[in-house]
Amino acid sequence: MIDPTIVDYDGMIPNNVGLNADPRLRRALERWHPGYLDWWRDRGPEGFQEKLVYLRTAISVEPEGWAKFGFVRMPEYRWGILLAPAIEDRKIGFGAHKGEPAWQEVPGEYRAMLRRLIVVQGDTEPASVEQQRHLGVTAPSLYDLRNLFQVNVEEARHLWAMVYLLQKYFGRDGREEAEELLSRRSGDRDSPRLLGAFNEATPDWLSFFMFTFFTDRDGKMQLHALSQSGFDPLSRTCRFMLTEEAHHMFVGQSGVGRIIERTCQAMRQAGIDDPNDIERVRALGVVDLPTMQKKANLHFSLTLDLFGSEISTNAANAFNASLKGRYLEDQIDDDHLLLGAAYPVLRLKDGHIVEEKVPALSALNMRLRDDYVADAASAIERWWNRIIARAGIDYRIRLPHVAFNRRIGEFAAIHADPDGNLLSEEAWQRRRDEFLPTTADNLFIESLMRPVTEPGGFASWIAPPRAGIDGQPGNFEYVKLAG
Ligand code: BYC
Ligand code: FE
Ligand code: FE
Repeated sequence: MIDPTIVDYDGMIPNNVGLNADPRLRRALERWHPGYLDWWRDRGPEGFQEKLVYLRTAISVEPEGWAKFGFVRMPEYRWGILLAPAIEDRKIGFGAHKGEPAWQEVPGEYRAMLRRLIVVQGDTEPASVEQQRHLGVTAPSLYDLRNLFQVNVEEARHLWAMVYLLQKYFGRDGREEAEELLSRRSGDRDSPRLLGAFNEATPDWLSFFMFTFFTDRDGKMQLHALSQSGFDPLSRTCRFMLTEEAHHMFVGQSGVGRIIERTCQAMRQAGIDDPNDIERVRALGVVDLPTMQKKANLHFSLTLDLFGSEISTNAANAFNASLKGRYLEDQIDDDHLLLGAAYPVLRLKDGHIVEEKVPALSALNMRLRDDYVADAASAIERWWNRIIARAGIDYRIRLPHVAFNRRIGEFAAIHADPDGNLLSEEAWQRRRDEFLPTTADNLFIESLMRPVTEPGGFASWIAPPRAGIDGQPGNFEYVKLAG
């Protein structure tokens, strides 16, 4: 019996899955490892590979003390395979297999569906590292530089988590999928990453923080849904990944929050009351609030596409098969089968957006998306709008309508403004620049992206954090750039 509370930290691959007792799996992972390191050096963070970075490494799966902090060179980071402790006698909580013991092996009839879910999840992890590859050279502080790298190494560990499942449970085709996870490239014409948003650029730090706020939050929701899975190894993997995900949420919400804080402060000092007085605000060397709204519009709408279509047989099948549940499935009070249930979904009917009740099983993507929107909206109020309100500035960041700027699902066919009013093609072309970042907006943001590398220093456009990482003081040297 493998004791999951004991992490084997001596071998090449730290793990609590008994790798030493499974030579076939260990060899498979060790064969995959060099290609992984090549990928990391080639497509991971540009520069800084030989620098010492103050990173946390997962060393336990206990809620307390699961991570240790220390200086490491990123290629030497200990990417481990860590599963949350098994729940004794865990039963499947939803779908056709509700009430049966959770599966410890792949259920043969669902093999292809399960592999697909794991591959899609796995593909997003290295994709985000690739997207963030160029950000290090323009970091606004050593604190932020370190947070970027922390997110990068943890997303790479999430890749390991999915590769472990593929190699351990899917034999030869699992190994092939594991190779392909290293060969697709974000934004590549011939071999792109699987999902749309993971082929977009992350050109600047505002984009990075918006991405971690909006897109990592999709990660949180999807991991929650998969942590309900009847396939126990997937459930346990995702449960542990969620502990790391919390930090990614924090980086995004606090990062944008600090930019907002700095802008509000500069506006107050200069006596500017009107947030829409963009030129005067920009002249202060800070990002105006309307541009932040546009960036939020972009990242939110790109992320909504990641939930798939409004009506989805894939989603219904995955739920019926007890492979992918709803957000907090185990806390929902219903039959967890949804056979006769209905769910309201926004759809396009005769050129209008209308709410329609559809079979709940076919609307599971929307159920998860609605939970996502609620989660994002409340975080915006708590983290961003509170800062603006406290500064006494009359402005609110808000989420655009779900029909705005979509490429997947019902609304891909139409144009809508952020309030959800339908626009003609001509009106969209004319007004697009009011809603989404323009070339001029992006050039302005780019002009602010000058690195600040002295310990304790911060770029003009972002406020310092309230507290250091791991209780470190404000002038802590999170990344040792010299030597
Ligand atoms: N782009 O039935 P439909 C994260 C495809 S983020 C391209 O509507 P389904 C992270 C779809 O594959 C979380 N293609 O959708 C964040 C299907 O193709 P096939 C990642 C798309 O399957 C930040 C067809 O359209 N994890 O962890 O119900 C940093 C019909 O689709 C897109 C997961 O997503 C798109 N946006 O739902 C790092 C969880 N959307 O099969 C990491 C696993 C749909 O007909 N994945 N298509 O060829 C899933 O649960 C599902 O695959 C999706 C799609 C929810 C993504
Ligand atoms: Fe991840
Ligand atoms: Fe993440």
